[in-house]
Amino acid sequence: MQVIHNHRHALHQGRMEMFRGELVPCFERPDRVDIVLAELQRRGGHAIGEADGSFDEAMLHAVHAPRYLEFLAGAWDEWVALDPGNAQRDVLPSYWPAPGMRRDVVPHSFPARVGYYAFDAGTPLMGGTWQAARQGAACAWTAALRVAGGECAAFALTRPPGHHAGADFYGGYCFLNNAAVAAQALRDAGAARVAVLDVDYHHGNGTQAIFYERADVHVASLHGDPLTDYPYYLGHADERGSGAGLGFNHNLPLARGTDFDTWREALAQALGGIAASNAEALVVSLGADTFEGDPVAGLTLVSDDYLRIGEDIARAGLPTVFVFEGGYAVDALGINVANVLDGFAG
Ligand code: SP5
Ligand code: ZN
Repeated sequence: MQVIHNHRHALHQGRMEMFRGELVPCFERPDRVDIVLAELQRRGGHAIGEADGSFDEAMLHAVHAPRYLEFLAGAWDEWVALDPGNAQRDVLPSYWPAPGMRRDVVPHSFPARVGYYAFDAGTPLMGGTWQAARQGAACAWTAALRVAGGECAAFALTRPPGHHAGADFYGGYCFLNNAAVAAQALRDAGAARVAVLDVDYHHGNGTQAIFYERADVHVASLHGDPLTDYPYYLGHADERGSGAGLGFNHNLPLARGTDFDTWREALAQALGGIAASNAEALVVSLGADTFEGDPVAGLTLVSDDYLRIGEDIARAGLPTVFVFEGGYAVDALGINVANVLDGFAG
């Protein structure tokens, strides 16, 4: 398979995230991508390259708000300008606008603006975040171009992940929505309808929000029930899209500890909805945090299950862009992700 590797991913390297009242080392680490790359190289048969240098930031503007992109691009310099000592610390929010407070006025204060755009305190931003995330979006765009150009599949191997990032917000370790960039790129290249299938353990709230009112991008997500699992405030089954997009959002929340057979039935339902949407191309938000022992999730899949996932997705018969999302049990991550791709390739 065509693999588009983000060679700048390690520029983003968070130190600590807020977790249950204390700062703990980040789960979303650079070795996540390194171990996947090493496993793909070990198995062979993949064409591994980098994003096309012709990536244009207009592609980011098709998915994200201008002032949000401006904020992300300049955030680190603003942070260090507050206090040179800040260079030793990552940016995390301390303040958020509560319901009833103003969102129509963007504060001038940098710490206030951080909480305006960030929705959790688990997503540190640092000096290399913008470059790493921008290059990741370029990888997703390049993978989509390859598929639009006739490849039957491509894989954007990148971090930070993307599916929690919306048009103007970040969180869940995500800054730019790589899957949304890929879906939009497929639309721009001529696919009348595109589907996004999100198999990460967590609900892809950012992807859902970006396409919620659109009929041309059908979004289906299998995830831990938001009643008990991050991102908590979105991802219920009754969220079906709105306006022109009504009927084009499909959430399949699952209880913690759901077994693989039941999870796989939900995958079949999601794929049934995708078939009914007449999508001409597919983007898969490929998280492997459904694995047993993942430190931030609640399922018990084993490595062989990922072969079945790849096989099931291949049966949709659609040109497919895989985009890497979560997965934090790092030792098995390379095997699990490579198994999906091998299962898909047959
Ligand atoms: C892309 C992605 O997978 N982002 C996930 C972000 C999750 N961050 C919060 C995790 C909170 C986990 N709480 C339960 C832990 C039980 N050990
Ligand atoms: Zn996840």
